[in-house]
Formats: sequence, C-alpha cells, structure tokens
Amino acid sequence: MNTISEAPAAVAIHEGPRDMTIKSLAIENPRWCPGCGDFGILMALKQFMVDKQLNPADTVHVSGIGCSGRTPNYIRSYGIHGIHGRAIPLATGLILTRPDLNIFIESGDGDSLSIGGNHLLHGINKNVNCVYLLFNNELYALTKSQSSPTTRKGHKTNTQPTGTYLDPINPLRFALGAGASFIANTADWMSDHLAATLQLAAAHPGFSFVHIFQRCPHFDPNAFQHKKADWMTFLTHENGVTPEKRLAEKAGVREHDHRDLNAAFDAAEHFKSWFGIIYQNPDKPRYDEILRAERDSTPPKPRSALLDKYLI
Ligand SMILES: Cc1ncc(C[n+]2csc(CCOP(=O)(O)OP(=O)(O)O)c2C)c(N)n1
Ligand code: SF4
Ligand SMILES: [Mg+2]
Repeated sequence: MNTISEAPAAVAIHEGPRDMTIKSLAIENPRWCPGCGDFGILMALKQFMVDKQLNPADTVHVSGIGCSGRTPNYIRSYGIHGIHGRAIPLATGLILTRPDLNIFIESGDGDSLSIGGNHLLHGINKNVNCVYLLFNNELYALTKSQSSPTTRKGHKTNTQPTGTYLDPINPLRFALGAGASFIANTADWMSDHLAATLQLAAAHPGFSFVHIFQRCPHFDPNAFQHKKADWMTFLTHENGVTPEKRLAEKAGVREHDHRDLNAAFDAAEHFKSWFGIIYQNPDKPRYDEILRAERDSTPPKPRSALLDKYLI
C-alpha cells in the first residue's frame, strides 16, 4: 500500500495496483430511472477512483437510505448501505478507528437534512475526515415524492399536494452555520466541474461537504433547467474549480475567495445558482485526530481496574 498524499487529506489516498478502470469498478446495473442524475454522480465517483487509482480494498462508500443511498451498491469497493439518516455515525466509527481508509458518504436531501439533520450538524462540527456528498433532488424520491426540507415552495408532492408550504432550507448556509471546513456547490450535469470538485474535496483535511443538485426526471422533470446556462454563475479562484466548459460561455463568472467566511455567507445566499468552492478552512481541528492522539497518549490500564472504580 503506497500513500501518495503529502498532507493528511479528507481521503487518505492509497494506490492499488495501477490497473483499475471504470469497467472494473462496476458490480451490477444500477436500478435508477433513465436520465437520473445519480448516474452522473456515480460516474464522477468512479472516475475519481480511477484517476487516483484508489485501491477499492482501502475505500469505503457509506450511505443512508434513498435512491441516492444505493450508490455504494454500484461501486466495487467496500460499502455500507446503512440506515436512513445514519450514514455519518456509521462512517464516524470507521473514520475514528481506520484513518488509513478512503471514506465517502453518499446521502440524499431527506437523508441529510430531515432524519439525519442532527448527525449532519455534528459530523460537520466534529470535522471528521471524509468526503460527504449531498444528492439534492429536492424531494424524497425512493418513497415516491414527498416534500423534503429542500423542496421548493409551491411544488406539489404526495405529502403537500396543493404545493409545498415553506421555503427550502439552504444547505450551504446550514453547513456554514455549523462551522463546515469545506463547502462546495456543484451539479450532476456538470461532469468536469463535479470531478474537479471531488479532487479538491478529497484533498481537504476534514469533513468535505459537497452539495450536488441532482435531477430526478421521474418525479420532478422540470426542477433544473440543466440545458440552459444563463441562470448559472461559476465562482472562480486560482485554487478553485474551473467553470464547466460547455456552460461557461452563457453563464456568469465571479471571482470568489473561498477562505473568506463573510464572502462565503454571501455566496451561500445564492445556493440555487452559484457553483464552485464556497468555503475552505484547512486549519479547523479534527475530532478524529484529537481522539486518536488522546488514545495514543493515555497509558494503558487494565480494564478490571477501570471497572472497579465504579464499585459502590
Ligand atoms: C427510519 C426510516 N424512516 C423512513 C424511511 C422511509 N424512507 C426511505 S428513503 C426516504 C427518503 C429518501 O429521500 P432522500 O434522502 O432525499 O433520498 P432520495 O431517494 O431522494 O435520493 C424515506 C423517508 C426509512 N427507510 N427508514
Ligand atoms: S425516482 Fe428519481 S432519484 Fe430515484 S432513480 Fe428515479 S429519477 Fe432517480
Ligand atoms: Mg432526495
């Protein structure tokens, strides 16, 4: 096993035998609808593994439940298709005990911000080392179209058939408010932008929060005007992500310093249409590192002596 990263990164990058291809990472045909944005995200993940030649034996994809949650089923690596909203606690156990692994979390908007909201808050705050992908199709898809915290106001779903009552939660503002050390905004239909975002997210030491707009043509075919670019703005920076070539000509472009927290809060207000690296603070302490250092510096004690302390 050969570590090629110099600084500790969000995923500890390990080389396997350098013969991995997209094809060799396939396991079974995904059970997603034709045109589903999940295919684009899956391809970006596989492409990243191939580009870095990440050893599948050292890589774990962890998910909750949802159409998005099926992603680990379709990548030849270790994977946990876990419990709804509980991908982070599952992954945290691994991150704490196996810092040698490359750990990715795949989670839907419901999984992340409804049932799993509490875990997302603490995963971000603890800054445990992983790449977190939030697949935002703005509804619960697997359970056939209920409103989620990110459903746009007025959109009709099975749970709010006259139109969703509230404005959507802003996932970027949520992540910033929770103290995220890395936040990016991208979309499933921007393959190069998504791939470049994954590279930066993986190189970041800590919890890398990647928000991805994801098409669900089955339940909400008009959610995103993905063929047009005039509504999009790409955020650029010398250490950021290059605008998607296919869309750049018609989209807006803005210089954005993602080390500037105030500028990040401003950018987060435009989460529906501004794409790029929103924020990065590589110096935020990591709970997993702290805990391991604590463990390593504690002199071992016999367990029976520890338990005896609680005798009354
Ligand atoms: C504890 C628990 N509660 C509810 C469900 C039902 N359920 C399965 S997936 C899902 C929502 C999925 O939405 P999202 O996380 O946005 O993923 P998507 O299917 O849109 O990718 C719900 C409510 C469940 N499986 N487990
Ligand atoms: S229901 Fe939507 S999110 Fe689920 S597989 Fe079909 S298109 Fe994709
Ligand atoms: Mg969803």
